[in-house]
Amino acid sequence: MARKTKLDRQQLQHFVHLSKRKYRKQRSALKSLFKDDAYRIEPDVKVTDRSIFKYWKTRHRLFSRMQTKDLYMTRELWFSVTPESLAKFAARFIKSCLPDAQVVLDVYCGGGGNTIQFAQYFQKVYGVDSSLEHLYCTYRNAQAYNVEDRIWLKYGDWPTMSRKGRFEKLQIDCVFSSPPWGGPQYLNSELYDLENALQPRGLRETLQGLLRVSENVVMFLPRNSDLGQVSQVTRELLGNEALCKVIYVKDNGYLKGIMCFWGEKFYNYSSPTTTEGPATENVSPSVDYAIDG
Ligand code: MGP
Repeated sequence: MARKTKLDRQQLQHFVHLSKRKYRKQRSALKSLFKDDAYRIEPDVKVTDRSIFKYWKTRHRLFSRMQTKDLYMTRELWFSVTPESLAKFAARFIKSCLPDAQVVLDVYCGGGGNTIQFAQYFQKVYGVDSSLEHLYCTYRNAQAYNVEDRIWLKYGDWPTMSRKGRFEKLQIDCVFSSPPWGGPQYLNSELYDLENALQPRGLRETLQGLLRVSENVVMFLPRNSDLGQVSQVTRELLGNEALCKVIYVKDNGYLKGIMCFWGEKFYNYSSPTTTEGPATENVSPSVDYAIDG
């Protein structure tokens, strides 16, 4: 299969603002990445970096199209991409709680694991990352899933964008974020300190920024996260009565992390198995907890 390696004008539009003069350096770097077909994986060639070998071994769980399509990963992406089944779960769960939602923002979109699955269920997905290589990989990987036309990628530093109020006027229905956890050594301590170990900012500041964009916020966080911090930050930012729904998510039987959901619609529904109980205005008849399919 002949690979198209030139970044054309229409594709460039999907890298928001990158056609502007002030981004000419980044634009030229992006063109080079496309031209070199950089970071393309040869799925059957063992990675030589021993620290990422375990992630490579389960590569088909990261992207199910690993063997049949061209996929792209940097070293960091090997250990930070969300496995496909979990990304699909998040997208479907959000869709079933927010059936009218159309626009999702993925902050720290990395290699596009989540962005791609959101694009399967929502009309428009914005992805933000401070790494041009990551945005490039997200676009390339989205091409492998034929969803590149639904994604819009913004290069830049999220804390700065957040401070400047970017995305606040865009009517984002839900904002998702899986920020850097500090690499595989996140498991070195028994309890993960969400204020000091999460990057580039702690939970409080990150959540505060995400809530400015939408009342519906989802974060994918380490499985050893200090839930006391989650609870404290929830109360501080949203009031004493506020709730955060925490779901422990497994892939192939192994616990991979927790998904935290803020926003009434994520918990104020009646379960499909419940036949009695108070009805609410926002009942979604079939909340989807399924991991597969
Ligand atoms: P892991 O815990 O490092 O691996 O990553 P595993 O296979 O569970 O290891 P073991 O200790 O059980 O043998 C599991 C998943 O967590 C990855 O596939 C990523 O989805 C996510 N993840 C891991 N890290 C280190 C990061 C990170 O730094 N940032 C983000 N966003 N996700 C991460």
